[in-house]
Amino acid sequence: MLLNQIIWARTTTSKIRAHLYFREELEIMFAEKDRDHDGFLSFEEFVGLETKIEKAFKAMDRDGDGFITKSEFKKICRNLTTEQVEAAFAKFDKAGNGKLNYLEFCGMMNARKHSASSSPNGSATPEMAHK
Ligand SMILES: [Ca+2]
Ligand SMILES: [Ca+2]
Repeated sequence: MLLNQIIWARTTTSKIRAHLYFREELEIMFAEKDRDHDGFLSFEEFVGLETKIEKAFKAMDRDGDGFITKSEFKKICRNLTTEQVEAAFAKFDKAGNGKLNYLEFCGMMNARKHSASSSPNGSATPEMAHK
């Protein structure tokens, strides 16, 4: 009886360990695939295609240095005033260097996605200009 209990306890812990290990693996895989860091896997991310945010980032980053400056930003979002661009950068330029890296850009785009459902106006996040 005691032996059975020990065996049961051991198999259970190894099952839990395997489960935790599997979870960890999944989380790593998920983090790698979730390239726009919104906590969801889109179809593009799942199959490894370029995501909308990656496309937008590339389109905005004219000189391809991996950062979006305020002037690059204004070239795409022509409907924004200088104040709105300043406000957006103040909010999402975490490094405070006056330009957005890819991660900061994702933060902006994801905030925009979330705010679209909750507050249609009152946010500093920009609408992308149509071509
Ligand atoms: Ca994602
Ligand atoms: Ca740039």
